[in-house]
Amino acid sequence: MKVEQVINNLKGRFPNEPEYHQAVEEVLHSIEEVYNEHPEFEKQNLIERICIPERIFTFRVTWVDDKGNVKTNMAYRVQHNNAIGPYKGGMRFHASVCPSVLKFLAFEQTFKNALTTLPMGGAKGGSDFSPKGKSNEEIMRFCQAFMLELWHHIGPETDVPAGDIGVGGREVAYMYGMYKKLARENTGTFTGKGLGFGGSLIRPEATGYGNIYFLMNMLKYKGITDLKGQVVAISGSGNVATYTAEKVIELGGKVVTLSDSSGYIYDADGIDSEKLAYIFELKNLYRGRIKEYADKYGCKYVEGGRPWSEKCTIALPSATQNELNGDDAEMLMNNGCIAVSEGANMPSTPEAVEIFLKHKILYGPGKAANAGGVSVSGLEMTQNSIKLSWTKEEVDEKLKSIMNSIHASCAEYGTEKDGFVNYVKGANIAGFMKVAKAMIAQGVL
Ligand code: NDP
Ligand code: 2IT
Repeated sequence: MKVEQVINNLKGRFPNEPEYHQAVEEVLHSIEEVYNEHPEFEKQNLIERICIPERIFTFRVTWVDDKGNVKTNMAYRVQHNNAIGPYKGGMRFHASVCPSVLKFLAFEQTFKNALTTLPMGGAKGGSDFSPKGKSNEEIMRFCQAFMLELWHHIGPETDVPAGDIGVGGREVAYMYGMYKKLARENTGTFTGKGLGFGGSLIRPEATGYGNIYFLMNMLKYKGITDLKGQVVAISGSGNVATYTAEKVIELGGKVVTLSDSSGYIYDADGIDSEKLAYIFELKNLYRGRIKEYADKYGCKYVEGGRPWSEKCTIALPSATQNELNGDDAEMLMNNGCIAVSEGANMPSTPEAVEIFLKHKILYGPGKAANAGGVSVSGLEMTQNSIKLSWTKEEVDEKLKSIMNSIHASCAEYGTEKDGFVNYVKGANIAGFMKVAKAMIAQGVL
């Protein structure tokens, strides 16, 4: 396999899909050497089979807004790979959703899920529907119309969706409700459900908490065992960002930034638990903007900016893809940042990643660092199958042990001669090898 050849071929066959090309290119560079040590992979053209999604559903969703206008949106479900288990991955509702974005996410999800130790394949779905400014009733009608089309193609042993950007507990509940009505079964074909109808404790917290458990594993390598004295910059203020902040504060770290698509706040005194409680209220109850935090507490707000120019020792990008570029990475390095751990999927551009690796900082790529969310989704599936609920402590313990094991896999495949752990390489090779071996064992499909 020659990476350039494979990439050029994919670009030719699937033009205008830059996010998809970017995600594939990163993985292929990491695995090239190992792949070429396995002639059986090349013989079965495994590389194309692992890069190209097995199936993509594309459909129109028609719904009626509060004023009686009939609206249409495009929607998709990318079933990327089911070699190691049922398709599994979130749904994203955001104006930027398109095949390229969902193909990159489904591709990443496949390797992330392989790292979790649980039997889950990779998928992603969503719509260019933007929940911003929509009423609760509009959200419900949209979710129901979306499910009316998709329900045929998902199921507890087939494909299990969950949340992502713009899809939280409310949206999952509306989609799951409609799914149940149509499929006439109650086996939990969604994760991130409400606690009263099959949801798991710790699922809302899992991505953020998991990222910090992964970060603590990385820091241990440097002899750092808590977050006291660490200054932490977080981007985003949604599900992942807020629970990340909660865990950082619990472990004694100082959170100085949060953001949304309009701008970021910088609180030099640190966001404490009381101020964070206000953010949960602001975001979950009123779906407000992060600027309102600055208005309330009188701290700095930068319209349209991103937090990476602020001085911090740890950066946790937790909003969206390509939100941290080469210039941002340089600023972080100049300001003494020692660790970057990704809550979001592919938040750092290839230029930024190159800078982190050149400086040999602790850099946890999304598919390892943010795997806690889908891991607890896997645990939710298990609880649904055995029709039992585990306690908060039990789920949290299992989450910790999964994050430890993901870290160990990264270290196993990513440790270089001088002892530096290249987590990008480690995560990509560990995830890839698991999926590749399962595909080879199951024959040419
Ligand atoms: P939410 O919808 O809860 O929050 C998203 C946050 O990111 C909001 O603050 C939003 O601001 C901001 N944001 C979204 N798009 C952009 C953009 N284009 N530019 C700037 N800011 C943006 O989503 P999640 O917290 O669930 O997801 C955040 C990231 O984490 C995503 O990359 C997702 O794929 C990833 N992830 C999520 C998991 C989960 O379990 N939820 C699991 C693993 C990864 P605004 O409100 O202004 O749009
Ligand atoms: O990117 C992700 O891992 C998620 N959005 C969570 C997927 C899931 O199935 O819980």
